[in-house]
Amino acid sequence: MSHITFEMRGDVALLGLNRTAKRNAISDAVLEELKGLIARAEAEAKAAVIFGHGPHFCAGLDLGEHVKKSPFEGMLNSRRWHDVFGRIQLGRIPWFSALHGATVGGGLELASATHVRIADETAFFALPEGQRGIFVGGGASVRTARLMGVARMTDLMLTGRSIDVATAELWGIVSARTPAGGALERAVELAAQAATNAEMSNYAIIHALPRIADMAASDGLFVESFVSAFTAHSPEAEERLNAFLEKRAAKVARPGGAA
Ligand code: 1HE
Repeated sequence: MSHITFEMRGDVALLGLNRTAKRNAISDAVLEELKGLIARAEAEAKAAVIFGHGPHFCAGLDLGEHVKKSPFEGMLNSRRWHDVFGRIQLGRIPWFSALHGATVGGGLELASATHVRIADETAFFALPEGQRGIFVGGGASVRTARLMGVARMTDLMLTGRSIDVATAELWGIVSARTPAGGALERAVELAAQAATNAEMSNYAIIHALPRIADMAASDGLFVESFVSAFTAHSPEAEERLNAFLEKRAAKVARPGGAA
């Protein structure tokens, strides 16, 4: 039974979590299906958007399945989450997430693996693992902690409290907000824009930035020079640079307006 919808809109793949009766909770079957559809999006699209059907983006780990796992099975299961979410973060194309309603636990971990997060006014964020007697296992201690900082993540995990979209924006979890119901269209619009970039640039952006962030400053600057030189000397970069110089390319527009 399918728990995720797949649709192409131009060059953008749309993956919709569709297990609404369980608030899009991620079971083993959902994770496996997600893995397959990530591969499909990576093969067919130039950018992708992941969103949730129903009233929430995602209620996180399927708690019903979790209680039945031994510690070793739990370890292997967490590593499967890392593998699947790693395919999003370090694949070939940029991924956007469109968030609304509950974006909690493993749902926030999934969103944290995407490269850009857009949320509407209904979105709320929490890491209720402490309340459930468990720990994050889908990459949050690395990815979510880097978005919001260790102190804020510790707060969310210790208290189990929810934060609203305004706070999430302030904390660096989401980079754009929309009115209720608007996150998906905005995410698709931004993903379509990213899909028009040179593929090599997108690849460099999504692969080099997180790696450079892990490096010492002097190593990071050195690697940046390599990536910069490599991307700038492709035929596509040359054509795009010439297009701008010959006034064939769009200027940088003011926010929300024309060039
Ligand atoms: C679930 C799950 C789930 C809902 N696993 N079944 N995540 C959590 O601790 C969040 C738990 N869920 C909630 O707090 C709420 O369900 C929501 C705030 C997300 C949504 O509330 P609401 O009122 O819209 O829905 P509901 O009535 O609570 O749930 C509807 C059904 O979905 C209900 O089942 P039903 O058979 O009684 O109809 C719920 O039991 C079911 N449901 N969430 C299983 N998560 C890799 S490590 C990651 C660690 C984590 O993610 S921990 C955080 C887990």
